[in-house]
Amino acid sequence: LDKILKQKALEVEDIKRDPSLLLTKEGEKTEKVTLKDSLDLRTRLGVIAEIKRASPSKGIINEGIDPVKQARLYESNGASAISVLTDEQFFKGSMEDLTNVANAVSVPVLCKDFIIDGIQIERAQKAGASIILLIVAALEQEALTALFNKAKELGLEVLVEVHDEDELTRALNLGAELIGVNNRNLKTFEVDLEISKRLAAQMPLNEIHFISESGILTEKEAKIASDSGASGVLVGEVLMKSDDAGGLLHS
Ligand code: IGP
Repeated sequence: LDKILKQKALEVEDIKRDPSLLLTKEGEKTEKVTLKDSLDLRTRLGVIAEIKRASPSKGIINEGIDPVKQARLYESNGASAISVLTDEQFFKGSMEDLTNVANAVSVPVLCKDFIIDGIQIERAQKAGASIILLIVAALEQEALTALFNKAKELGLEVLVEVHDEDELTRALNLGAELIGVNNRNLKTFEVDLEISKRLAAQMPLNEIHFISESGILTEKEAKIASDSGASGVLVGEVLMKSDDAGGLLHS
């Protein structure tokens, strides 16, 4: 995580120096339902299905994928939202992937990146995202609050990601309505679904939606998440690798 955050700081400096980097291609402004509404109305466990070409923990996952085709497959098989990894260096994604996906689907699209500066939020919105991720572990409370408020002012939804009790307290103090528990420790890459279960027990589940993130591979893990009180799961790797992502989404 520290290495990625150092790289992000350089990226932000680059954008500030050359504002044309803010955007390569503009997203069309299509009205999308909110993730919150779709989770409120859901009849089964929600799925945020992810476009993830590679990752620091797994290396190349599916680098050559057509993100638009994959996102349409996710949408037509009931995904509540599509997450697009936009980090280039470590995840081989791009803002262009996000724009292409956002223009092709009507479900909300999450910009999955390591956001440390407001300019990245503007860029995400211009590209067509309607949800951004804020990782509590990456931010001091003051910066977290400022970024959260900025996203809200721009009309974006915010998925606030936590990994332990301390971070959960910080997310709740912020007034987060969508809380993601990352089952993967971003420092050691270790995955443990118990973390979702443990933290869910400390959440006001009637007031917020909780999403269990990472390491959901089969129905078994999805059931553990659902039994812990999750409204949804965030699934990447297994969908990117499967020849039958549609079937997996239905199961
Ligand atoms: C998806 P998985 O294990 O299904 O591929 O995980 C998603 O949870 C993961 O990509 C993720 C992530 C993040 C990546 C969750 N939080 C923060 C980068 C940054």
